[in-house]
Amino acid sequence: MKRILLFILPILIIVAAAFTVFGIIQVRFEEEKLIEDVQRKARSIAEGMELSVRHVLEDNDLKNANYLVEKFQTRERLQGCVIYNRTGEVFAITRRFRDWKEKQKLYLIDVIQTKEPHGELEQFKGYTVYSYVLPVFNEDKTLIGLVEILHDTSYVFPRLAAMWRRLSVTLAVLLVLILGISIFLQNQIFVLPVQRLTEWFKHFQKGETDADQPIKEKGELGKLASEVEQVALSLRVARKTISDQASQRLQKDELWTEAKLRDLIHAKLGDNAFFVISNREPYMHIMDEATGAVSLIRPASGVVTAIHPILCACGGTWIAHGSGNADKKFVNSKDKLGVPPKDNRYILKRVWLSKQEEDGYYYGFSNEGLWPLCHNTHTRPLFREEDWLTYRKVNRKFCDSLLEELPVQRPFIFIQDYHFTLLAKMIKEKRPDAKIALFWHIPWPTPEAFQICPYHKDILEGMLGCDLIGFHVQNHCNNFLDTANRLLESRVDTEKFSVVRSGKESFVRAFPISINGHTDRAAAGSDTQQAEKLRQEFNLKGQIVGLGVDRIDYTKGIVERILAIDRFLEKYPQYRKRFVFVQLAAPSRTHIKRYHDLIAEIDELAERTNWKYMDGDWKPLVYLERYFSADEIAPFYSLADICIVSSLHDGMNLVAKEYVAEKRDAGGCLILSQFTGASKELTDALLINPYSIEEFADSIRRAIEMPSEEKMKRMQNMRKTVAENNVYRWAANIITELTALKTA
Ligand code: ADQ
Repeated sequence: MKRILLFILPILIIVAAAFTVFGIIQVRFEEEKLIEDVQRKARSIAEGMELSVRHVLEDNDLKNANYLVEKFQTRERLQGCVIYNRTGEVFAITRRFRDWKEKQKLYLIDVIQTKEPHGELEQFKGYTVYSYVLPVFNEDKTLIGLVEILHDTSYVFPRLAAMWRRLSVTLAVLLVLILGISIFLQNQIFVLPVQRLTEWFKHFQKGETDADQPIKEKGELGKLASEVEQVALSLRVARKTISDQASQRLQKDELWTEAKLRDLIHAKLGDNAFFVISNREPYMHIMDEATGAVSLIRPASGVVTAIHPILCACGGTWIAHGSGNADKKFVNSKDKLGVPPKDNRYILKRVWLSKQEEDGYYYGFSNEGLWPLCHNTHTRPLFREEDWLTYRKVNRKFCDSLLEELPVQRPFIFIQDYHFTLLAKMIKEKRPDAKIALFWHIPWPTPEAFQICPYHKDILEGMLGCDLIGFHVQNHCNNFLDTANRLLESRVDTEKFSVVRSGKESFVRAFPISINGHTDRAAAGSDTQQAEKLRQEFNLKGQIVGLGVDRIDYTKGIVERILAIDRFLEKYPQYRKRFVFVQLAAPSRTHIKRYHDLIAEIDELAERTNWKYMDGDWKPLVYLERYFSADEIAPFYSLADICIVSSLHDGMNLVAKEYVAEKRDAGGCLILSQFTGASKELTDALLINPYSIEEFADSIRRAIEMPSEEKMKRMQNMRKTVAENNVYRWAANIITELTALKTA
């Protein structure tokens, strides 16, 4: 509309200007005509009176003179009449016009001298009259007096004003007509066809349009539309072919790869679109406030590590919170962008949250409430009503953002984690045909622990909107079924592993998450060289190197790890100056006090431990507190003789699997907390209880002193497990299960 107005505005201005000039000319012309008319009338009246005035002046007959001047006052539009003697003094004057005497009338002298009549518009006491003065002569042609006719002009100006009014109304009607016709024509010729084309595109995007609904546009737009139709046709054919070929390739039984997962998805989902929703986005645009330089980073998040390769394999749309400070600069008008940056494999749609929303939903309810609730780390969960309300609001916001994208054909929606417990129910209310899976990346607690949450019923109800709910390990599934059974009116089917509530069945399954197995990392060859560089950089020559890679989180047991290293060096002093532990630590959730305090606690502990043992240029801890890219982390894995994962409680822990996958020579040893999901699969790791500092310290010694054949055997077994159960298999299992479900 704005654009249409911009286009029409110059036309309106030109028409208005032309009309105004025309109006001025018209009014002037009319004014002249009216004044001429008055003149003519005044003159004819004066001439008509000339003879009578001559008689009364010759006879000095005041009585008849008064009769004469009063006789005219009843005449239409005549204001008055004055008879003067030869010197210009008033002889008789219309009574109503008595005050006229006071007016200074220089024109009388003119008429007496020139003996010529005189007519002019005259102002008097706020009104305008037309005065016509006629000299009166006797028979000898001697001037004996004057007669002045004062003619009313008051009707002239209202008439002109009325004319202006008429012209203005005509102009306004004209402008409205031009505007209306222009908008109508614009709509018919341009806007409506483009809207129809856009609608067609939208329907095509959502899979609602098929070959039986061709675009019917004509003209230039029609040509464009026809080109679009050809592209759409090719796409339709290509999709079908890919889907058929994929089904054939899937028959072969090999390790799960990106290509195989892609085949499975094409075969199982066909034309049905695939959507992922998570809080954390896979790519963040971060601007350095000081330099203004923008960098693209992959957040240190297990969820991102796991889901990214899947979407790379199968395409689709990933909806996530746009949390980078430069994120808004890199999206299109629909808040979307193609990623990875140079090889767009899928669409990332960013959802914007206000600071208040992020505080309440992410930092508050999700990470100060649900996160400690689900982890046994003795950190008290905090539940605030306003956080809960914001959490609900943000779930609704993500729901709306997703609904905008959903195609008509049954879509598949894959929700990630505890940030979106209410989402499935919200989606099902609008789109009961959608198939929804939720993967819970963290542990699920016992019913006793879960019911601490004041909103546990709403959360369970929200989650049971899903068709499939996945956890890392069977124990978490069992806890969930127990929770639904005890805290909600529902029926738990222990044979089918499902929960039925209000006639809707949700299946619960264990899907141990994994990594891509590093089978296709381009940088793999250079990792060993990079590792050597790191040895130089951190003074690690000849040292036994231990490694920890974590987000800084109290669940990861970083404090316990440093305490165990301290105890190890205390108990086994022969390893002083021979063992260095490198800790890569990415700060996270730093706005939460518990995390802020933890960063300070770890800093202080690392500092104290180094101070206690440092000797010459040797110190036991290299603490690198920052985010590292995957390519930066890989050489550290290569370098490390031991990797320590000491989580106090962890859904899975991908670092353990990344380390194993990176050890191509099958060297190295993994020390793994028994409280991680990974410990259920990586049974060849040295399993520890991180709370038992003594046992932990002994395990470090055991890892160092383990015979290399045993180390190699254990690592080979673990590598086989990770290679066979990689993230593609994880995704394939979930998609196979989801597409096979017979749900209402
Ligand atoms: P996290 O607890 O975030 O997520 P975790 O499994 O520990 O996940 O993986 C962390 C990821 O971040 C790894 O890929 C690691 O390489 C990376 N990372 C760690 N430190 C980093 C650093 N300093 N810089 C850059 N990257 C770093 C949740 C659950 C886990 C579960 C995952 C996946 O808490 O239990 O395994 O999801 O489901």
